[in-house]
Amino acid sequence: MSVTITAFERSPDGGKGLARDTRVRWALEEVRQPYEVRLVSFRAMKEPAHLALHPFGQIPTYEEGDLALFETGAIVLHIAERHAGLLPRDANARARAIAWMFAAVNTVEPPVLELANARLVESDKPWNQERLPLVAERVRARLSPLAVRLGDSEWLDGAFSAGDLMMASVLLRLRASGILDDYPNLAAYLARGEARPAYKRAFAAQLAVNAG
Ligand SMILES: N[C@@H](CCC(=O)N[C@@H](CS)C(=O)NCC(=O)O)C(=O)O
Repeated sequence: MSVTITAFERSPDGGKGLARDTRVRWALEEVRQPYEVRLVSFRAMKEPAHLALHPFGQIPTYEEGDLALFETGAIVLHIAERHAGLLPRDANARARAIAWMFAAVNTVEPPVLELANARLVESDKPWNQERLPLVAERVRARLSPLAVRLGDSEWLDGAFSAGDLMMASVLLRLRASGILDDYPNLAAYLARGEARPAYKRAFAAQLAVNAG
């Protein structure tokens, strides 16, 4: 059954992998599933047709037959459950990989987003210089234990999984801040993710939209 996702018509980052359709594209590329992309403008995202797919008027969405999904965690989990390659067969290992997906979006992503907002959206506020170190500290409070847990391992729990895909996607948003330089094993982990052929295809496809 054919898959259609939505993505920004014009991504604020110019298609450099920061918009969240990247992680959905990446998952589809990992499991070798073809997909179509419907590009939406910021205005169209808030109109009834898109709101019927995504109650918060955001991207990405995922349509497959009569299934419509929003939330990248749910979309990537759906893809990983339907196709081999992103979740281990062993039931316990599978449950742990799913736990890492939740850890990525629920524990690590919130302070990462806060930092991105503090750096980009709130930079002109008079209180920004005071707030930035506090927000950066909250990011470090997540990165330090993550770095300890990863240690010298290639991936978070055995073979590459949807948990790694989601975690690397979240860490990507930190690169511009320079904070990852203090966590060499996490920087190397992210680089391993980006070196995967499936990630490269996803990145190139997103960039092509914005270059066009
Ligand atoms: N938790 C959601 C977040 C989705 C999200 O924030 N999407 C951004 C693009 S990366 C968006 O559509 N921003 C525009 C807006 O919120 O109006 C997910 O993981 O799918």
